[in-house]
Amino acid sequence: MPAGVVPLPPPSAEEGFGSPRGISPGDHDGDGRVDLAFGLRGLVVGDSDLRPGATFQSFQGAAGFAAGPVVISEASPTRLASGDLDGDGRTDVAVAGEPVGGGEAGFLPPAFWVDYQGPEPDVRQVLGFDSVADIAVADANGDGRLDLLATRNVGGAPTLFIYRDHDPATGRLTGTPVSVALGVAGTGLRIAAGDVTGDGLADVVVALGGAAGAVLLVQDPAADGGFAAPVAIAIEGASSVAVGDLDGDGRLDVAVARGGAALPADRRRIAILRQDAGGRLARVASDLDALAPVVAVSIADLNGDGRADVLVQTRSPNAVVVFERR
Ligand SMILES: [Ca+2]
Ligand SMILES: [Ca+2]
Ligand SMILES: [Ca+2]
Ligand SMILES: [Ca+2]
Repeated sequence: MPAGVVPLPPPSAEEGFGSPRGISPGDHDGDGRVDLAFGLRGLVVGDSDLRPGATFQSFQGAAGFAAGPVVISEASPTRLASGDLDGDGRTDVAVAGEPVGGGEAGFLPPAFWVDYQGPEPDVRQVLGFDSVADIAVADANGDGRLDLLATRNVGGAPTLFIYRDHDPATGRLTGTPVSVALGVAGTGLRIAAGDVTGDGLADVVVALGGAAGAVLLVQDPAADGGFAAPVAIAIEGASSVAVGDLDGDGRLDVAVARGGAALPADRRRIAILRQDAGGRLARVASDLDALAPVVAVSIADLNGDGRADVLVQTRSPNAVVVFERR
């Protein structure tokens, strides 16, 4: 059973907030407690009044989450990722936006960007293109600096982009990615990154969306930033993935949300795969049940007890359901 629920703002035509689109935990204000960034998509109000939705941060204090989340961007977000991308010690937020309305509506950058948090707040760097499927933060090339990963269908070919070059003066990403053709078919392309094989190099887990499963891209130490051929993870309806050490053995494990539209009866389930001592992923016997339709899954130590928790963003209700490890 879930240990707790963090409510998110409900859909509101007046505010222009629609259904939830993504969460990212991180200590965004540097007080040592994990906060949440999340997105609510836009709404069409009436015949043609487009409301863009918004990206929020909700800060956790000593008494729990503050009642009022803070809007950090009035643009319809799809996915979020957190990490100190410029190496200044402050946790930054990467946001993938989506075009809403198009044409002369014009208020939404169909791109993705990084909000660098720091002494100069809201330093925003627009990195890329539209139609980003997902983003993730990890040290992809093992140089000790966090990098930004993004997935996108390029002419129907699922492709992973890795922004791993940092400006020497500012630490910010240079905006020039390397690209990796995934060689798999998929529409969802939600990703999580981390060393799930125990060799010290970050790997990438990709949920393919629809009724398909997921694949594991194991980083090939012989290829600079390259990956071995995808390995199938047989979890039908994999719609969102997260990486974190869920059992405290120092090895990263994987959580897979089963939210595929082809699996209506399974929309609430989160499968857990533990990394064993040999660096292999093995699914645990029972899934978690989020008790509501799942939008996204994430892993973070939300309650600060030193153990990673599973966070599940749900819709109906808009909320983050928390499974604490005991
Ligand atoms: Ca905090
Ligand atoms: Ca930073
Ligand atoms: Ca790096
Ligand atoms: Ca583990």
